[in-house]
Amino acid sequence: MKKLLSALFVLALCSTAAVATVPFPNNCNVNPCDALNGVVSCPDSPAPIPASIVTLTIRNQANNPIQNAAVNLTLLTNTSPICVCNTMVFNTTTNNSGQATMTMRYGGCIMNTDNAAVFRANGVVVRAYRNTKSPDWDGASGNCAVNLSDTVRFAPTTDLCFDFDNDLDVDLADTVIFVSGLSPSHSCTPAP
Ligand SMILES: [Ca+2]
Ligand SMILES: [Ca+2]
Ligand SMILES: [Ca+2]
Repeated sequence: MKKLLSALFVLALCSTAAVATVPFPNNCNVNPCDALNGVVSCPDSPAPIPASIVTLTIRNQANNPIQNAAVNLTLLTNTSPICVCNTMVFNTTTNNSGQATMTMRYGGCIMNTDNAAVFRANGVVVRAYRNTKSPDWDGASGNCAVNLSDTVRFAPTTDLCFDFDNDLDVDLADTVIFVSGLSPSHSCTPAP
């Protein structure tokens, strides 16, 4: 009986330890994506635009930060005109505060599509966004450069690929993000 109890005790300890490293999505934050209801990306040279710098805070069900959590981004690149920079890093690890930063170094648009951009931590889906948008969008694809062809596409403010905050318009808030990629003109070397 004593053996059984101690075995159960060990089992209970193990399951507590396991839960501690399992992310609980409702307790996690992904900024600025949560406020935008999607991801903003941009070619990263000369410097990443602010909206493309994503900070994730990963917490468990007890709302405690998870240290050293493996964070991963998966893009729906197989069906979409995305141009990924050769500097893009899709994997990172949370720090002692359960935080990780990942910069969205790519162009192109995936709109209203399930799993357009999926963040996982320790294998658990923390967020699955249906939108990932970039100033690098000429109506057909991203080409890892924000320039005249993207500006021509942006100018009528009717293409919702430039609706970066996903509120179904292209207005001042979206223009600020577009201009941050255009001026200076951002570009990068595409990944092979
Ligand atoms: Ca472009
Ligand atoms: Ca908008
Ligand atoms: Ca608006």
